[in-house]
Amino acid sequence: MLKIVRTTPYTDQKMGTAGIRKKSTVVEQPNYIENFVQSIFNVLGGVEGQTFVLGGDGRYYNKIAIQKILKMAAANGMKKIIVGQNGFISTPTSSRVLLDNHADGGLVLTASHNPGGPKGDFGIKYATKTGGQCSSAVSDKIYAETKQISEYKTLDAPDVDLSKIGVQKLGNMEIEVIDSVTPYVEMMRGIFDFEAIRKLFAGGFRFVFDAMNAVTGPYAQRIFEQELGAAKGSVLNAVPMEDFGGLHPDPNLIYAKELVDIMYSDNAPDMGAANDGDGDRNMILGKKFFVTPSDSLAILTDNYKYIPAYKNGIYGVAKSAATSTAVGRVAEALNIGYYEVPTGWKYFCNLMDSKRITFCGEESFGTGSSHIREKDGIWAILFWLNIIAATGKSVEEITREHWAKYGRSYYMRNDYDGIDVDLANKLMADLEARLPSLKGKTFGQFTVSEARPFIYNDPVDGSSTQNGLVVYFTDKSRIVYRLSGTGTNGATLRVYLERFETNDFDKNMQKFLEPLADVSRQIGEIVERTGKAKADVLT
Ligand code: VG1
Ligand code: CO
Repeated sequence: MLKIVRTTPYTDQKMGTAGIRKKSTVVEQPNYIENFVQSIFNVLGGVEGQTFVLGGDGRYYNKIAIQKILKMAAANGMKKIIVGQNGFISTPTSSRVLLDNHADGGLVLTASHNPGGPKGDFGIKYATKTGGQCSSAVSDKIYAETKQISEYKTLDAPDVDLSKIGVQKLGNMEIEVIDSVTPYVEMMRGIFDFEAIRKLFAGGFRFVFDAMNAVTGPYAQRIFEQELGAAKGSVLNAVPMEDFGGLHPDPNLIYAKELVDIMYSDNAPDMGAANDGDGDRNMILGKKFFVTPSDSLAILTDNYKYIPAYKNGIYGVAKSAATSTAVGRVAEALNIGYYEVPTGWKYFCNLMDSKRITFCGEESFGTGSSHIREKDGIWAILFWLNIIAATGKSVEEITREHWAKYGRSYYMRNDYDGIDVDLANKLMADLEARLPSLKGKTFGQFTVSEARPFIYNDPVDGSSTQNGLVVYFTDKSRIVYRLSGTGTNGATLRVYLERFETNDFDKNMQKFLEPLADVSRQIGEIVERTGKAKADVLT
């Protein structure tokens, strides 16, 4: 039975870098999810007759939110919803299923790499029919709607059983429960040389993948173990859990500790990898060897010809401004287009749709290509495996050859967490005002050549976005400052540090970047303003 429910608006439903991301306790408030979802439907002018894709990374509240959304969709006259079995779908798969089915939109229930559970975080990413997350113009409209919404539509109906694959009805709406792993596997098979990777594993190549108890476990077992023949048990933490078993599903050297310990042990496998909560991020490790995401993007781009789907050539490549400049050198050598965009995957989408780029990536462990409109964790890992299979070289050899050819960008991100929001905004505003005065100034061994806000003018839709502040130095070093758009605890100041080196590739990363980190604190007045002598998290 159709029900119209009166509601009062929340004022905090503005989307950040990737959808809304909140504490679980926030989304559990009455009508919180309902207000947000109805606001999306309203901004679309209603969803009557439309088809959506729905699913999440399995975290706490996934099940509850899915039932709410199914009932609301039916009540709003949606024609069909395609849902992952048991409500699971990875972000990359959602994008693929959306495109394959010419769906009108998609909702992925995830807070990505943030912890899950009653005390963790929850979130929603909203994708349009392009397969990518909506533009800022659209999210602004949705935000405005959330501030004035007064009612939503739902159905008085029992919960839907999402465990069985197949088609069922809820009111007049069709619900198709799919095995979301299969379309993803088929897509990967169409891109990479599975036969070559199978031979690699058959030849004894040892591999370990950490799913961190999040959504990619079933995908990884099927692809790496069943399809490609990696040893049984190569996939760790493969069963998705509501609280990720207490893990923080952020694939980096700090949070993927179990994997890092294995890869830095004396009996380390040949390659290690991990994904984040919703499967769009990746970390790549060799034996006692870490590949920075910025280098990974550069290396994949330089080796595109080993991959069947790209061997006939690629369009350009793009990176977020905060990402190191390593891929820029590759783009120049390959003579392909090169773009720098704000942080957030949505900025790559116009470039892919208009065939300006094939590959793109961010320093935050995200790489991807135009096969979908989201970053793709398993794709990046298969890309590495395919290069290794084709060249017979190790992760470390491939990376070292890259540095020898192009030089090395030593690169790290420093995060200052849990800062008061007003204080953080003022720090950034004051720094922006000081930027012009920095030019020509010397800080220790570093002299500023240029300092300016990062402004991106989208070549496709003409929109202009400012995101972060960049300080360039005469020795090709760079510092980028920006505030996180995905945090749920005060503000996070992210400071990205980069130094370029053409000879010595064995410097200690942190030690080499420390003088620049000091300069970043000085220029940003970070210590005085935040009371923090050092960053909280280094990645
Ligand atoms: C962070 C990363 C950014 C990434 C975003 C979403 O955003 O820095 O590169 O696109 O998370 O990632 P921010 O604003 O906190 O720096 V995820 O894996 O949602 O899907
Ligand atoms: Co993610």
